Amino acid sequence: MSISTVPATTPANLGQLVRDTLASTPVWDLHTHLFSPAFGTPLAGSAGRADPKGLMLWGIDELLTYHYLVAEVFRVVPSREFPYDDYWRMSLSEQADHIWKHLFVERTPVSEACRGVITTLAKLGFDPAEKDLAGYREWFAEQDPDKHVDRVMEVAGVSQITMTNDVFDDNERERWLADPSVASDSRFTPVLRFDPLVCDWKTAAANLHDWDYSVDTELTSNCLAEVRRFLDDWIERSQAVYCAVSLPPSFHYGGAEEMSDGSVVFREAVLPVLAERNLPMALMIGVTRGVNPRLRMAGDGMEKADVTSVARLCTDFPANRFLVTMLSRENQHELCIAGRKFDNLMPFGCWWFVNNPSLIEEITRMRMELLGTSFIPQHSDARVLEQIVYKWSHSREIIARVLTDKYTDLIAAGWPISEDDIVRDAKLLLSDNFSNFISQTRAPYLE
Ligand code: RAT
Ligand code: ZN
Repeated sequence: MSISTVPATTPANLGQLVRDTLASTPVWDLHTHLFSPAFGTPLAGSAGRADPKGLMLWGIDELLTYHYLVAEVFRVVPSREFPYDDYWRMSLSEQADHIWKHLFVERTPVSEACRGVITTLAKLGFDPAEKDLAGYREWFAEQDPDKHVDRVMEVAGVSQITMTNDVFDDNERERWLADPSVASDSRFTPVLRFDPLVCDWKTAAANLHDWDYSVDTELTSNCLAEVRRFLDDWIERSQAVYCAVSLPPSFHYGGAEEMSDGSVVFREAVLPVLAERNLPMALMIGVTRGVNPRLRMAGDGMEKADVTSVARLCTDFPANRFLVTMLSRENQHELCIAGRKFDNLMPFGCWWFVNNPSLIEEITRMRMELLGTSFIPQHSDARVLEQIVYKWSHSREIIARVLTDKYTDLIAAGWPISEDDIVRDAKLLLSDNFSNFISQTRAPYLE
């Protein structure tokens, strides 16, 4: 037996090689709030078809009014000086001017969400030191939204954007009903989202009733059958590749705490439909909605949640597969350990309040040490198209750093790392772990 001790690559060029490989590996972004042009856009660009309630958000004013930045501007110009209502009464471009002035011109934009705008502008070819927004606005107004999607995806190195298709959002639902081919854009993958079914059953029941499902608030077997029919109809209509809910920190499955109607619906309608259709369920756990409602979308908070419930779900529903991300830093270790126990659990992404460089690095390092390359390190959660540029550029840098350190340790231990290894690992982390997880066949023993 010949034992090679000569690594295919040396630590001297390893870092650069890993960075370059990650940069050139296309990403399947598995959770965003982005939409294709067919869903309408409030910014017409050169296409000349503005739809004020359109769902595809793009351009400098949307970038600057991202809810992460709304929260930050109220720290600098507090509501006792500038009341919330005054902010919400302003037009989108006035809000953008306000945020630009206070967070970028009069302060140094060091926060992650601020730096994101700078990275994005620079990578799109602007000189971000330009402090006058007029030039940016002019440029975006000249873009054709459809071609702009291609350009932004290319700059971001993203090959596939997964949407969040919220069936309880009237604006969006009506677009699907009017034209089911609304989602035929192959760059965008649909995902069915239905938080109220699990988190607010009374509202969900009233809605389903209005939409001609024979449902009332009492969870009879007929009612649950109708919820299953509703899910079947919408999975069929949307061709979703998975279904998703975000859940509060109080979400429990199993044990004495868990008696809510929502959890009955989850257990007896949602999970059986998904098992039958062999579709994964994404659980995004830990958000407390409306901690400060005056901040609107920027006003959600978070708390630690219960990972034991995730483990119990994985045990009790072996025919279901779960994509899980958690909002609290404190839950990350426990989630990794659950990932080691259950092969129907896929930890994914650094979600929202943990999507900051220091925490992405800590979480990715820990996941790699505990799960090897068998996890999905990141998703963008982008709400504005161009955000995929910075979210992926920042995350790729960090994932590359962690991988390089792990390879360096392996090389030091005598294990050679080849360029092919790096290419394979980059593909697993940035797209294949997700595409393999959603396309897993059903285990024969579960039939
Ligand atoms: O990150 C965000 O933009 C949040 O507002 C939420 O959308 C969260 O990601 C969710 O999907 O509930
Ligand atoms: Zn999201």
